[in-house]
Amino acid sequence: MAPLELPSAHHHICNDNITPDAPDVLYHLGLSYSKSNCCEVASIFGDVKFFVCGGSAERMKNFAHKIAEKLQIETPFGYALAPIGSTSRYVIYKVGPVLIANHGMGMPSTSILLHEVTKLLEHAGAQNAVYIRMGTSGGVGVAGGTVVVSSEGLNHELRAVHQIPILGKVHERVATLDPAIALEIAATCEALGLPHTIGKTLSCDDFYEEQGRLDGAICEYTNEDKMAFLQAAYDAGTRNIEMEARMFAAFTHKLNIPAAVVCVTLLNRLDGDQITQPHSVLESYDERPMAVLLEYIKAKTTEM
Ligand code: R2B
Ligand code: URA
Repeated sequence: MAPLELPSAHHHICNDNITPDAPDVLYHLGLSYSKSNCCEVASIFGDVKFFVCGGSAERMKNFAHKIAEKLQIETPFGYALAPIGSTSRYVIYKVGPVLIANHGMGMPSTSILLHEVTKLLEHAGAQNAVYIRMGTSGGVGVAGGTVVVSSEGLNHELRAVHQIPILGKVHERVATLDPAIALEIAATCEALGLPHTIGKTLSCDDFYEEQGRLDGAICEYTNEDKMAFLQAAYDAGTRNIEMEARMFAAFTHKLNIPAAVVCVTLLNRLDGDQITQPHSVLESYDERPMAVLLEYIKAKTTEM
């Protein structure tokens, strides 16, 4: 009998412990890989060309349906689009060449998803998938509804590095994103007539104090302190604030994964802190990164 054909060399992971021979439990996805299911994993995920993630499970489900419509991918008769694996932590959908998942809020949750999805794609032999995070953010000096395409993710010192404490030592990783993809996505925004900009994204581990809001349950600074920081962030090229871009950029940059972060701003933080727009307005803002990525992915998959 011919030997099993195992997936190709590891291009997008940096860990000698992960080999085609070693079983691997992707615990939070509720999926596992082993030599005995490697062909199945390859046949389900081997053709993935885009991995699109965002915070909310609801939004990502919605995006999965929209991408199926846009790429005219039909589910077999009698089947609805359904998530893969366990849904207790993340929901994952596969629609043609697009893998879609929610990452929850914040960098720890996003990091776990990226590790497990990246190993899954490696086990499947998927090559050169582009990773895109789409989400919401607070604008800095830009109006609500603006689509900000991130050039890099910044830390609290407004530096594009992501620090990770590993075994008692702090490791620093560069947190930049692919400039060519950012330009292409900005051009897609332009073609759709959506307000947009390419800019730096400040990523925080909190929505309230770390983002300098005055309306958390704790606030030990003044409005002047807040405005001075936001102005300094603006002057350094920051155009929005959210909770994942820096980690996402550092991870993908480390593994040479082409990547982009596309977030709509819900408000301009120079004008306030509370998200007070009516639901219908927020919903229309939420649709903007989706609309851009639907066009972008459609154009790219047509090119393939
Ligand atoms: C944007 O929105 C969420 C907080 O409201 C968080 O996930 C983020 O980055
Ligand atoms: N998400 C954030 O993290 N901050 C905002 O201001 C809005 C959305």
